[in-house]
Amino acid sequence: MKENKQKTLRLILGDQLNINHSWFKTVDEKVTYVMMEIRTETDYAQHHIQKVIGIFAAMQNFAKELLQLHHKVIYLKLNDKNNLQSFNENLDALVLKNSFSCFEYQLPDEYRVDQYLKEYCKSLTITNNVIDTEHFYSSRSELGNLFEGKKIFLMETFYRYMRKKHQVLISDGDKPLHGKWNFDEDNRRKLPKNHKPTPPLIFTNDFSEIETEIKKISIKTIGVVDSKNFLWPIDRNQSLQLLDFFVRECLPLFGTFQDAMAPNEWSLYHSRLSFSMNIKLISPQEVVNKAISEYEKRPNDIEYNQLEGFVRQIIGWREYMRGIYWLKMPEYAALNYFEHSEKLPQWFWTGNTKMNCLKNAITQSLQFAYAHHIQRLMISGNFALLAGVNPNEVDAWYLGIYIDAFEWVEITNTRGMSQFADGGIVGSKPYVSSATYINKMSSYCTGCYYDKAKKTGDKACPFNSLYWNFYDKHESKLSKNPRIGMMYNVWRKMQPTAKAELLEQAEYYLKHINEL
Ligand code: FAD
Ligand code: DLZ
Ligand code: SF4
Repeated sequence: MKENKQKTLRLILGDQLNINHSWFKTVDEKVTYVMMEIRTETDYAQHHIQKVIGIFAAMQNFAKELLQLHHKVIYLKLNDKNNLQSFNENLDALVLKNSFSCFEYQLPDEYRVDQYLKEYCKSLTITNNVIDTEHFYSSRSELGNLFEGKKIFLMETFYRYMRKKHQVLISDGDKPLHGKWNFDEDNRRKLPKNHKPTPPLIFTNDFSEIETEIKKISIKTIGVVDSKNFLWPIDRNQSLQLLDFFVRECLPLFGTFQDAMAPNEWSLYHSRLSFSMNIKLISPQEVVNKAISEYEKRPNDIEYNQLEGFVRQIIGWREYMRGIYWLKMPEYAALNYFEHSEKLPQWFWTGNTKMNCLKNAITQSLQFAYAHHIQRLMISGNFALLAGVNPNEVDAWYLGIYIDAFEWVEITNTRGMSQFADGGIVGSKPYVSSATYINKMSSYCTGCYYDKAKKTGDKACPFNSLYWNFYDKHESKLSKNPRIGMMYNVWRKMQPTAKAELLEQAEYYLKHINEL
């Protein structure tokens, strides 16, 4: 047993459940860990009920695991009479009561909490320290250092740097395995008509007690839950089971159907590992290594493009988004390139719309606290951007509704990639589309109230006119973008009457947005 000199209090946040952290390697008599379920965290956004239950359940299990390893743990439940419902008040009370002479915490992933704890430490008269979470491949400042002095932050540049640095899918020291860095052109097909995807692995944890506590004190949440059969992994063991399931059943078709969408298929071949990874039950390294070892074991079942596509999401996109976040916060949270100011349509909270694609994407989000990337980007995000919704509203919705939503990865995806509110830091052009793309990648349009082929008139698909309206409205900001110049050539060549009809149709839809 290693002895710490000072009586130390260590804070573990709800998304810092990394049992392999060096903090836990030795048991120290003088160290006490504290975890707290508090109102400041349940209320800073209106979270999905499954997100709150999932985090509390995982926190409670983590505390039990630490106790089993003989660490000292103070766990403040939501309804604990000693719980003062904020980090600083609980910490102050504990320091005073137990005469701690040192306070330590791990680097928070969120700017808000990072600032808060820095400020808190300034107010302390006892020693304090902060330590890395030992979770990510890259440090907070690594992306910023790589792109120092540059105006463009290409994900592909960062991705190649990461692959080389960590020797992932590399041959001869710095060459990409199989001769190319990116195999995306082999991926992204529509789901064939009679193709039945493997049903997702779901868990049946009973957390009805946590639900009762949340309801008792009227925490405002969104969505629904079957808390007797809570389907998300809530500990390391279940997260590893989900990882096993993913590499066995889903990885062979991951890339192929990465962008596909189908009614009533809520996760297809996606891993659903983001929640486990974001609260650090499992590390990105172990996810990447497991996928690579499965590929090596089953070369006849798993093509390289499936593996590369998956590895890129984690070592590339996930780390890239975090790097941009720490480089650009806090200014990033106020960016609004298009000066959009509309409200989100009411049906974003109910799924009650006649647009089949949005009905599916929103209803499943309320039901499962999950939608896969293309649903988030090209259905709900696409619509919000075409409708000119204020990015603050869009951010609040995404931060609340998804079980994996934490600001460092939510805001860069939403405000950046999806809403182009950063003017092109994360993406080189706005992700908008008409019904053509949605119909190409999904079967939502079949059976929709609206007609995907109609641009104007009765039952014309709203995406079609809103799409041209968006380009028309933002011509001064977008027409010089080399990736969209082509669209403006098409728009300029269109007959003036056709253009006027499209704009009129869009205006009508925008006026009646809550009835769509
Ligand atoms: P898979 O498709 O199986 O991908 C594997 C892993 O790659 C994911 O678990 C995730 O860790 C990582 N990944 C993939 N794409 C991205 C990306 N664009 N950015 C960062 N990591 C990525 N992801 C979150 O974790 N939290 C969020 O709050 C979040 N908000 C988003 C909001 C919008 C508008 C968009 C377009 C995307 C958002 N994403 C977010 C990224 C992505 O949609 C999710 O990571 C993914 O859908 C999670 O499901 P999965 O684990 O099944 O992913
Ligand atoms: C999201 C969340 C929620 C809903 N509740 C808590 C909580 O009660 N206690 C806690 O420590 N963490 C919670 N979290 C996660 C924190 O918001 C998270 O630690 C920050 O977002 C920092 O990334
Ligand atoms: Fe969505 Fe339009 Fe297709 Fe309906 S027709 S599903 S609204 S894209």
